[in-house]
Amino acid sequence: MSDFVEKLIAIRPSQVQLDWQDLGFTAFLHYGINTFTNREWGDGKEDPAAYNPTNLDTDQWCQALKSAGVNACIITAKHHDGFCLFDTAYTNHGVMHSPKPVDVVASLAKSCKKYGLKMGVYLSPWDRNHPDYGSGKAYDDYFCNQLEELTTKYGDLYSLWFDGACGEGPNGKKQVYDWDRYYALIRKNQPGAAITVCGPDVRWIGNEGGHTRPSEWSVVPLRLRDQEGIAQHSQQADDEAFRLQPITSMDEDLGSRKFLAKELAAGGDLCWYPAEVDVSIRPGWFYHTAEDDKVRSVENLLDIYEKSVGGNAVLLLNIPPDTNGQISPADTARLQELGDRIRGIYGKNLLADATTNAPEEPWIRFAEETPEIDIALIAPVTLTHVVLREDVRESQRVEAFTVSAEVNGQWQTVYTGTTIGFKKICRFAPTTAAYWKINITQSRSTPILGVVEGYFDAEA
Ligand code: FUL
Repeated sequence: MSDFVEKLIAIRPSQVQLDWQDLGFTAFLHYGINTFTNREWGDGKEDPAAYNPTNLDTDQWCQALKSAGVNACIITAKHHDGFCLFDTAYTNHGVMHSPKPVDVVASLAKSCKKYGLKMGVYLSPWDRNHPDYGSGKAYDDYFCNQLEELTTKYGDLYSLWFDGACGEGPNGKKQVYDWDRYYALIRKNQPGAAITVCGPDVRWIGNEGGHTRPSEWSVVPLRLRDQEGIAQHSQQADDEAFRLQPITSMDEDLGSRKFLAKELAAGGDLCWYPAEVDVSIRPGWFYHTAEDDKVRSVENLLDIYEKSVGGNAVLLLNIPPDTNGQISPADTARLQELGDRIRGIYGKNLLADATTNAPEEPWIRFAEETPEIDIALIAPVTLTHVVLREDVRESQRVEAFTVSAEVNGQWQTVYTGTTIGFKKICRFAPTTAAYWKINITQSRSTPILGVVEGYFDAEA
């Protein structure tokens, strides 16, 4: 094995990253003063009296999420308008000073526990209401006080989600965020929480449209992670990052061998930084009645699900509660349909009784770099999906593979792919065969794969 490949496969996830990735399908809940002012970005000048849900019901939120198969959710505890959904001692701009003084984060935490969902929190560093925003330490103190409240009063959080937006505050100034201080506080109070987007644990996929790259790598340049936080605000004089070509979360190639070789040659380093796909079920992040007929279709949502959860990423699907304080009938119905569709496809592994040449379970460790997995069934099955997994505890290795079926005595390639990573869903036209094979055609050292699963979509 070359030193280079050895270096690549030595990059591995932390336990926090593994636990986060295992959630697969998660939900975003954008809810706040914008819900009632019918806006996407509030200016911080809203009267808390505008917040007035007629029938806030966080149990209903959780029921709707569960019906889709969601495992965790993130609530906007504070958006850019500075309006707080929780009982905070540090500002009057929030629900506790509204006509419905209910701590929404506390209510949701209770519901999540009841329904077996994990909860995370979005706290916008950009605050268009707070007078100290833009003043440096005074605002960081405020922000940390709120982080302290959120990370100590609501049980275990699985994610702290930080948006990169950094605009002007009420006094026209911008804040330079003290990310190191925020991260240290979170690690101390919530060591199991992933710090996401503007954070070291989880990478933004690079778009809000639900697109996952065909080749989604979790081993990427270190500066991609660092520049999301501290480094983007610091002067990059003549350091390594400065000499390298600029990269962003939006670039198409973040992890090919060629790209990473260049990165190392130029003096950069690598890290494990897996991707999250944040996308809304509707055009906006917040609820707007006018968008009730613009809810994404089940087929579109299924496609996003299969390409993200089945594309080495985590799906964070936004479902915004409405002015009643509930997930709207349109979204509730769509979530149920989506869940039914997912359960319909993935409910039964049709390769469960197959015999294979694979030596071990649950992880198949190969001696060669480009192995073949032969799968034999007593009788032919019709499949539309094959699901593959890598044991990412030992990094991400597979660079190319094919799925083939023996049809009328002839081997046909039904799917050609690149990366596998945590989970790869391969979708193809219905194919009936008793013999199947997976060929790993290119890998960074020997691959370690999960047991192959096969499914059939009756609606395909
Ligand atoms: C963005 C924000 O500005 C949007 O309002 C939303 O919260 C989205 C998830 O992140 O940057």
